[in-house]
Amino acid sequence: MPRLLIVANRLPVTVQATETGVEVLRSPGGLATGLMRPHAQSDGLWIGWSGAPDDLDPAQQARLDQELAGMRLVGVPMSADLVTRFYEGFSNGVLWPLFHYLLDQIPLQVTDFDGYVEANEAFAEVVAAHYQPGDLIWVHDYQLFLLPGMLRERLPGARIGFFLHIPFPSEELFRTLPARDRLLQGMLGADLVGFHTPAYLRHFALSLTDILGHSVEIDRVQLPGREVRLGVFPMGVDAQSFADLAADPAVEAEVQTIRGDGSVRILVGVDRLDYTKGIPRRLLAYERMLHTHPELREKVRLVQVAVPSRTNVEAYQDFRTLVDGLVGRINGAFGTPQWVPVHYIFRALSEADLVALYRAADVMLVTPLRDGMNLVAKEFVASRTDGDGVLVLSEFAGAAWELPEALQVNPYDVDGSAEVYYRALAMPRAERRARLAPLRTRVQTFDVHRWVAAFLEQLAELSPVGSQPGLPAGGGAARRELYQRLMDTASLLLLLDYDGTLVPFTPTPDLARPDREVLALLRALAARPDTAVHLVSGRPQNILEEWLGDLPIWLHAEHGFLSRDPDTRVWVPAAELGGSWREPVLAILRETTQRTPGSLVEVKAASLAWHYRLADQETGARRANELRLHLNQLLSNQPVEILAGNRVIEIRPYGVHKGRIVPQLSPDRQAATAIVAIGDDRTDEDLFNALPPEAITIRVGSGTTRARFRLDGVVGVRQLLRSLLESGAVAVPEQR
Ligand code: ADQ
Repeated sequence: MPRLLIVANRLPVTVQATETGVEVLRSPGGLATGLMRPHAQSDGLWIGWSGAPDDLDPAQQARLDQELAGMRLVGVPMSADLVTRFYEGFSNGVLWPLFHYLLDQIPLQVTDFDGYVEANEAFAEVVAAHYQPGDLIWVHDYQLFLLPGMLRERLPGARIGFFLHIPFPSEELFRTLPARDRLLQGMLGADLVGFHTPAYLRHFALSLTDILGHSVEIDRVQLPGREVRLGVFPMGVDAQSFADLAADPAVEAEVQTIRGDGSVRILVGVDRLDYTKGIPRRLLAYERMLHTHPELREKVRLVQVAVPSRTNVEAYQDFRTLVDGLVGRINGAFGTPQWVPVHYIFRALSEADLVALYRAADVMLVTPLRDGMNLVAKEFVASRTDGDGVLVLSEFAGAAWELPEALQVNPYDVDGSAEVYYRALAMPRAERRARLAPLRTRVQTFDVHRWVAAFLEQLAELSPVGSQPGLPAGGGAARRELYQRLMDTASLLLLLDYDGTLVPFTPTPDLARPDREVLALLRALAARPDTAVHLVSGRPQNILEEWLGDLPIWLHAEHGFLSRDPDTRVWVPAAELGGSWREPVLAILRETTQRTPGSLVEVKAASLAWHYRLADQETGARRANELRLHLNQLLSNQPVEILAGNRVIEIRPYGVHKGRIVPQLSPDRQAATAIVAIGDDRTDEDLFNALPPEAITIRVGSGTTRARFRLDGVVGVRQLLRSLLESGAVAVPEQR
């Protein structure tokens, strides 16, 4: 297994300065538990902020570093001021509320982004200093959105994964962030970006489309020369260890103490004291239930445990006051000398005490306003080895889509929640058991170890940029042979794709005009003795003519349907144009365009295309489906094919593909001529397929290919082409 570098804001320890040095204690948590095994087994490192005070003296600092090193932890140094700006300011003051849809918690003016950049840079420095080729880097959470991008710059070939533990909000909301572009670009430095739920992935994908103009397929984004995978990995808990604790006799005894004689039913809430967790509305709903069902008074009790959290952030201080006030109000209004309606515990409990509470609960209330996943819900389920207990779960927790058998509530609906709590208390035993059983199976099966394994397996399978696993043997020999061929052959036939090969992709196709450098390069190649340059593109004739028409090179438009030779400069179609199908199809496409704002029809010589890149995503996808069904029926007897591309439906005559230019390539060329074909997408594979086996085929970027070699991106392509102009300096690409 490759070595794993875990990078998270915090190291899984707490550090305290003592008179003699420092004390470093492990702080357990779901993430630390899950990652412990791969951390140990891969000989890996965990990189993060230790939380140590920044005024340690040199001896204490040395002692801290030594202790951390012994646990294979690496501290990222941060001053108190940086922590304030990065952690309290931007991460928890802006990103946290925004990503949880709580805009009212955001300051009027965002000022701490520079601290966020600085801290991410500090992480990047430390990670890069410890990185060894072959390592897997796994970056965690919203504090480090920029880090994957910063690492990609420093370590272009590294395999980097990123997992977001909180929701990714709807793109409408995400767009409000001034730093939105940079945050997205930072995440795209990773090879694999993971989320808890499909909805978060969808929101992210839509943000990439709307904000950066990237085209996103279901689970991947193509960038120039690189592919980023997107995945859904719902995090689980260490179910076995919760079950083991539940079986502990000391825990059993504690459960009996909490339950007493069983005459008072118990509702339980366990949360960090955070305004996302829905505690005030939960209290209000409980209060409401006591109003509307007075028979429950003295018969129920709510035990609310809230662990102090982010106490330096102002919003959390105000929030604490609010919760204290509500608890006081309910106890004041309903309490009797024998009965306290809300039992409020404001501190962290040990895992054993938590499990005892989970076991003692008749009803577990997990009612966040928004939560990435919520592990408390799963911990409760894992602890209920007795098969009993009711889980009330907010529909806005990520866990809700995995745990549909729970009683779901809308936490904003206080009156409705009160009735759901009541229903939970009244639920017959048979229903309680029937609902819990499938929850238990799921929580046990998809535990935290499975989560870690799923993410790391996918990350490890991805090929590092610029190479591919499973290289055929003799890679070095083949490279040398290629080098020799390019050095020895005076005569060259170059077949070059345009978009993504010679120029990078742009948000809209009309922005991808050739720059001066590429024009000069093509001109120089055309002037090279015994060299023919063919540009083979899917673009229409008029664009190629406008952008590249002055160059003395062959142009092939519409995947080779129309070609222009450099001497006559006349465009010649490869087959007869037109066809009776065009008129009715064009009418249908125009009508669909009218009904779909943001879509457009492209009329090419051979084919027709309907583009919906700028249309609203859902409407576009629905119309595209309707259109395909309709056209399939209409064109079933016609010599055309319907292709669904990246936000485009194209209708074209059979047999129009880049490979069809091959038979026309200078039939009298000498056998010694080296054919070099370079391209980056599926349409270029048609060309590679049609070429003789000795041709030098080069795929740009990742993805499966039948090409023999691979280059990273446009920069690499240009470098190779330049080197063909300088004899003796061929920059040979990697063998694939
Ligand atoms: P959190 O917001 O911290 O995590 P959660 O998933 O509920 O939320 O995890 C809280 C953890 O703290 C649980 O393991 C729980 O046992 C523990 N805990 C809570 N109250 C406690 C108390 N009083 N004493 C001791 N322990 C207590 C973020 C996201 C979540 C996401 C996780 C994991 O906000 O949505 O589920 O990361 O990805």
